[in-house]
Amino acid sequence: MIAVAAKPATFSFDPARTALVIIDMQRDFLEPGGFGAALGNDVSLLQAIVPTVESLLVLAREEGMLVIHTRESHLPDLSDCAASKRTAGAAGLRIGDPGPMGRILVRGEPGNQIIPSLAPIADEWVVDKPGKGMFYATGLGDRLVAQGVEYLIFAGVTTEVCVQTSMREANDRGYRCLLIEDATESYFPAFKQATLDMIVAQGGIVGHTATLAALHDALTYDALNEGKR
Ligand code: TIU
Repeated sequence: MIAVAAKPATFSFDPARTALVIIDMQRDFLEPGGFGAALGNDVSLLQAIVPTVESLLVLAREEGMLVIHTRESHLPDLSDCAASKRTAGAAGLRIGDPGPMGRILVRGEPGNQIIPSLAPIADEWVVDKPGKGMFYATGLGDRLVAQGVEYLIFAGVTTEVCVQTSMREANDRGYRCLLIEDATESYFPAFKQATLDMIVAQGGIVGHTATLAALHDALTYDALNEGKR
């Protein structure tokens, strides 16, 4: 087991039974002209975490961990988009409307792709999700059970929306969850901080949080030899 210095207490996990989940690092949320910008947000805030998420992805690949990438996306006919979601936002800037990167939040469009520096590679899972949570209407739950996964390490955007919803869904399903604090971001810094705080409150009511450095140190420390692996 690997022991990470985390909040509210040490997070212990077995990398062989762990998946890294990178939530929605898509052009639609990180670049001008996508869904995030259509909602009136400053997307540059989210771009700041890209190098950290890249390092986390490299670390997980080096450890041979399962990597899961999610994309918030809808079918071109929007049959999987709830009316409450379809009609939100300003007319002309809603899900399915044409934008500079193609139809907003529609599967297969340029804006819906994961940013190039975090692109999935062979054997990594790509999960298209019509909701905020990664379990809702995706079939991911059955796949994780079949794979024997017990621990989930989370990164991605946005902290209080799709990341937190996915983490809460996972918590209800019995997964032990760790959110990497500097590998997640929100359009609203106060919401990010509040989310980190509420996850670890009450003895870790939703899960644990830690920095990438703490995860890296834990994975590279050899307890037997009291040094780096
Ligand atoms: N608007 C916002 O903060 N987030 C989303 O709509 N989706 C995700 O968080 N991926």
